[in-house]
Amino acid sequence: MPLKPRWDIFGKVVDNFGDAGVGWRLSRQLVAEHGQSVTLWQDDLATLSRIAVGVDPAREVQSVAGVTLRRWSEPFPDVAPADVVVEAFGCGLPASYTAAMEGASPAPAWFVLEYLSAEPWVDGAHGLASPHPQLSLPRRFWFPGFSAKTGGLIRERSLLETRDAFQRDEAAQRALWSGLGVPAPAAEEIRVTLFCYPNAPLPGLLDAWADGDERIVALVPEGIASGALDAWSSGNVPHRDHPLHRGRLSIYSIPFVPQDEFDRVLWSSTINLVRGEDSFVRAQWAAHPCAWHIYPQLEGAHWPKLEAFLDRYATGLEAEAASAVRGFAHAWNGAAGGLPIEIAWRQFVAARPAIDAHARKWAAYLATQPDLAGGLVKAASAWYS
Ligand code: TRH
Repeated sequence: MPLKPRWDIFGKVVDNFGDAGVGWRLSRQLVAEHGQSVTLWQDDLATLSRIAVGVDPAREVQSVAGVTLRRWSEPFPDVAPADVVVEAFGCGLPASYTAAMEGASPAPAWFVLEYLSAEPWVDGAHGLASPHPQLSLPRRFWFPGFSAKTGGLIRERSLLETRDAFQRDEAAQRALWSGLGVPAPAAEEIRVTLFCYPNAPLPGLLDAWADGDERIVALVPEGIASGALDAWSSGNVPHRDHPLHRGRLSIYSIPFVPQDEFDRVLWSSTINLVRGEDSFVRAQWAAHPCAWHIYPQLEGAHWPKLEAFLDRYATGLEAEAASAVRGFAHAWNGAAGGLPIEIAWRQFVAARPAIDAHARKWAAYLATQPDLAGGLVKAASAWYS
């Protein structure tokens, strides 16, 4: 293994932002903290440019944050394979590239980075061989996860210290809000980041917020839940500098911001309603109450994933708060037989002090688990020894 190994990370955007977001976050960390030489091959630079500073969607090759970023298009250029190859989320690799891998000696360390799941079977599947159906090249699974037997979660080296410093720094938080066109939080207000899929039961939740006892400020990234907001507000959708006020609720539209700034939004909100994979993990690092709007899959494959996460998360949480967390997650995801969202919300808010304390412990627990980039670096080096 060379002193400064070369990595090729491949990613395709299936939809939304997570596919690009995870590859970008991992690439940056491998460069910044592990001194690796990383090329990220990404097919959709326009999507990436919405959450990454300095990415020009028009350029074929560029260097951003020390990462060589290349548009992945066909025909694929003739490049020598890297020492370590990461195939994110089953995106496959270009045929010419795998042919070059077959000719390389030794063959590159090849990892398939899988989707995140808290299900127990992941403990046994992480690190196993993942034989390619046609190629004889060795390949291994890398499963992100929540236990020591998995590949862990992406966690930058000083993430928790940086978070804590920011959460103590009122001036920095005021600057964050003012940059987003949102007033600084008032005393007793509940500030909610709302990043969900279009199928969320928003009308009921927005009604509950507008008619409830607490003052709620909801921050909605531009374009998110726009159909539901449009219907609920009778066409009076909030947009930049034009919040929507109804009853105890104010809704602010905020721009999409780069990943590091999005972290700061999560760190500074009271409650984070997040989705997908990466924002869900970042909300857990934020150490505030959060709820996961899970990506709905065919044949309900997402339900066991949601339950597996809730089982892990609720461990050590007192019964009433655990039931509030579970009840809100079910209602928010539209589970059959779930509580009406307004009731689930009230229970969630009532249990907030306990959930708040637990969220901090949960983040601290996760920080004792493997960090994904560091684990990959070790596994790549072991592959060659
Ligand atoms: O956008 P997502 O729903 O993405 C994914 C993909 O849809 C994927 O195909 C699917 O399988 C997966 O979900 C489950 O949610 P996610 O994963 O949270 O990705 C959002 C990314 O966008 C994440 O990296 C955080 C980032 N982001 C910002 O950096 N700034 C912002 O302002 C916002 C709103 C998000």
